[in-house]
Amino acid sequence: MYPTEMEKSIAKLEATRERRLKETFPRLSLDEIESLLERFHPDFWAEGTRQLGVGPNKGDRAPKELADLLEGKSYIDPDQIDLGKIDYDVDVLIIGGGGAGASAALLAQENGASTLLVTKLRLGDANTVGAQAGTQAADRPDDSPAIHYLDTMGGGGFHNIPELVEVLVKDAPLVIRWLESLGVNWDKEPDGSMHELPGGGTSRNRMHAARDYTGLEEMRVLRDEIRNRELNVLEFSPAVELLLDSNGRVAGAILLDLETNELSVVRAKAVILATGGSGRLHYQGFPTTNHYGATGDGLVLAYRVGAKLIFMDTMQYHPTGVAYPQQILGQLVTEKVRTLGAQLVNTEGEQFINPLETRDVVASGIIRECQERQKGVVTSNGQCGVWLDSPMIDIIRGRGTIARELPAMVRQFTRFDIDITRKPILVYPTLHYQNGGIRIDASGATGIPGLFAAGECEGGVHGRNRLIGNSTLDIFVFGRRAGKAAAQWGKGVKPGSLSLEHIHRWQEETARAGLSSRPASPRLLPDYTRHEQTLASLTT
Ligand code: MEZ
Repeated sequence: MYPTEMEKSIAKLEATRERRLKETFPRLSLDEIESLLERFHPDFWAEGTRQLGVGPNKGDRAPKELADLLEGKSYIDPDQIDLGKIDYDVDVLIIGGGGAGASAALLAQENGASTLLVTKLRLGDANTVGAQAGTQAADRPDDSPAIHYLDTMGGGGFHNIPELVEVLVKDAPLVIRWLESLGVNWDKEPDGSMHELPGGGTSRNRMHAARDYTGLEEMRVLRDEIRNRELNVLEFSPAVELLLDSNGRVAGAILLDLETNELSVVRAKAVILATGGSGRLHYQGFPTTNHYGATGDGLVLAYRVGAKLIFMDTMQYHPTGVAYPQQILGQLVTEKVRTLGAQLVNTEGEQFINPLETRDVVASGIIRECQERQKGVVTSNGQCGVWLDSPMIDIIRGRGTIARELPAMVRQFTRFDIDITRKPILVYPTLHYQNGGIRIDASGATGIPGLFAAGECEGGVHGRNRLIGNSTLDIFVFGRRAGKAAAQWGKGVKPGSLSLEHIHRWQEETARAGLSSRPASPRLLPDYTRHEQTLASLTT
């Protein structure tokens, strides 16, 4: 239920609906887009980022919150750890229990490796399960991987690494079939063909969905498959440091048991980082759609062993985060609402941006509406937002469409007595995705021998702005590729003796740069937890 003041604003929106149903807001020109982004996209707010003082990206800019962690000190005292006592010994260690980590574990096992998947929370506690609208793959007669490639490059501002985009779009149809073979129930048309919708920046209908809980469905089958194959999984066991061997190869990790606070040593011939994103660092004070454990741990672990990061100064602010009610501030209102026809409307009842521009553009348009034009709707908590006119969907596509296509959205708002089939949704941009990450090649290799990365913790695939449905695609494409490549790499490796020498080198480098007082990292859990004391006790 909306308070009276907001209902008055809704009345204005309803008064313009009939006219708006006949209106398509024009697309912006490239010059208009550039100027909008420069003035209103949070990536361009200079105070949000700073230069890194140490490490492989010294001199590059990163969000301040992340920069502190990248420059941070290890929890581990290298002189106090007995590396002669090995607790787990495997071919491939996978760090991360979302879609990328699970895919990597399955492919590593299929390629003959013994595996251990370790995850900070539970298997499946990951951004994967929050992905709603779908997964892109060009598998229709009017589409092709080449068109998907052009859409993806355009969405990323042509900054994307071409070889990564090429494998992303070429592997996509196979990934859809693979997931179906594992049990994903894709939405289908009555004739059995895929039910596919478009999204912002996509020129074709290629979003494969399970209603508006696609990622949850995808993770369901992966989790089942891991269990069915009896792969080894350790939950509540984040990695706090990587291990190298005497040949300079990555050769395992040190894990922290979150229940007992004990450390353990894993020796592995190859390590795959699949730790996901970093929305829980709340860059520039934004709320986030991200799951509780999204604190950028893989970036920190990789950086300390010398892996190069790419595009760390660019984040995705999903245009439609919940702005009301306050209890679910920042949670995702899926892009599928706009895909199905809902317009974005200001407090005057006017459209101000085409709802299917790319996310960076739509988010900037909403911020401009609130900040500069003062045409946003301000709640009693002082939160500004604009209306997403969801009831239009049933008017355009027939009554029952919202209930059928967006059951999770309907349920999310019914909890607060808001019926989105009859009332619009108040939205404002929310921190959603880390566009950049660890630099990889097409096999997921990072350039550090023995270290691979997959999913949101890697970067380069999406340039400076990811398109809808390309993240759930990325996790499967690069998870599978990294799993296979790591297993193959492991076959040729004879591990040398384990070493934590890189921590000594890191300590020297940070001391020389005057950065020894940086906090210990990786962060592991958001700083609104009581976990602080546990972490502090590890370094004292
Ligand atoms: O790709 C995504 O981020 C996605 C599918 C989100 C959404 O709006 O549903």
